[in-house]
Amino acid sequence: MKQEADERNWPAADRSISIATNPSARKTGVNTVVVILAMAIFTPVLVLLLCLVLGYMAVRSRRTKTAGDPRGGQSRPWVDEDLQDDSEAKTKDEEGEWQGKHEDIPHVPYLSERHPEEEMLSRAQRFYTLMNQRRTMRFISPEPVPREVIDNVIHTAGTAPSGAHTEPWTFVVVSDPDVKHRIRLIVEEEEEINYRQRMGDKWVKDLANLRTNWIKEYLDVAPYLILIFKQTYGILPDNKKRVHYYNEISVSIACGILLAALQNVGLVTVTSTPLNCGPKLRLLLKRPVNEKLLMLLPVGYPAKDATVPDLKRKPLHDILVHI
Ligand code: IYR
Repeated sequence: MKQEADERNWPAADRSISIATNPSARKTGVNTVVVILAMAIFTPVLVLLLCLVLGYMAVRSRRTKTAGDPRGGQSRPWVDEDLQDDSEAKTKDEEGEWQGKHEDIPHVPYLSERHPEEEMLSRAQRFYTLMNQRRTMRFISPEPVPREVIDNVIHTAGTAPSGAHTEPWTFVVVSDPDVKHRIRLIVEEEEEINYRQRMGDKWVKDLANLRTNWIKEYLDVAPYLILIFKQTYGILPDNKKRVHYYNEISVSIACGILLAALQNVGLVTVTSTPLNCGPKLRLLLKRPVNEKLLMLLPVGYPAKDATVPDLKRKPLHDILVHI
């Protein structure tokens, strides 16, 4: 104790004399040197070991993820969670009563028009020429379009085939400028996050040639916005639910027919699938919970100064296989 107290009072140089002369102080000094030496030798070894363990863990976790994912662990940012179609898987366990017995539908003769072969060919070629002129158009004129034309093209879209003839679609046509603007605000807010964060560099680069971004002026400008909802199940007048088999495929076919019908009357659109906007747009348009937004089509005449990227289509022999 005394020595300790003395050491505290001595100047540093004197203390070193004390270590040199005092055996217990010398022992403490030797211990310190041993500890410092051991640390100098083992710290890099420990750091190396730690790096190896962390590296091994990282590789293992990556391998586990990849093994469980047939796409090799790649993320798929374009998959909209809201659209995940679990409706058919869920139907068995889900709450609520499902439709049971069905009415009998009579079968009637099929009436069709048969054309001579030459005319068939000429019709096929003319329809190809018409459809080949279809282009995705982001520059839409504000000029008004007759509402009856829109009603008719939607009538045509509703002729699409559907699983068990459930017709699982709802077409919401918006022409009110205020509602169109609210739709634009929702879409632009989400699309900015999509482009900046969710889509990732590769996707954004893949779109560079199309000169798209999150600013969607056409949502204000186009005279009509057609929002196509898929009904994941049906709700019957007696509140029973009805299974909508293959609802997404059915509604997608209806959208294809709608695109053809629009092209047929000289109107343009852009087939937009606003990622992550579905729930907010559904609420804005007061659609029921069984409906999910599949596509949003701004519709109108092309703007006078409209341009399109000079894209080429694959030749027939690249898309056709005869067996
Ligand atoms: N939905 C975005 C991004 C986009 C994605 C694809 I795939 C396109 O072919 C074009 C755009 C948008 O509308 O800008």
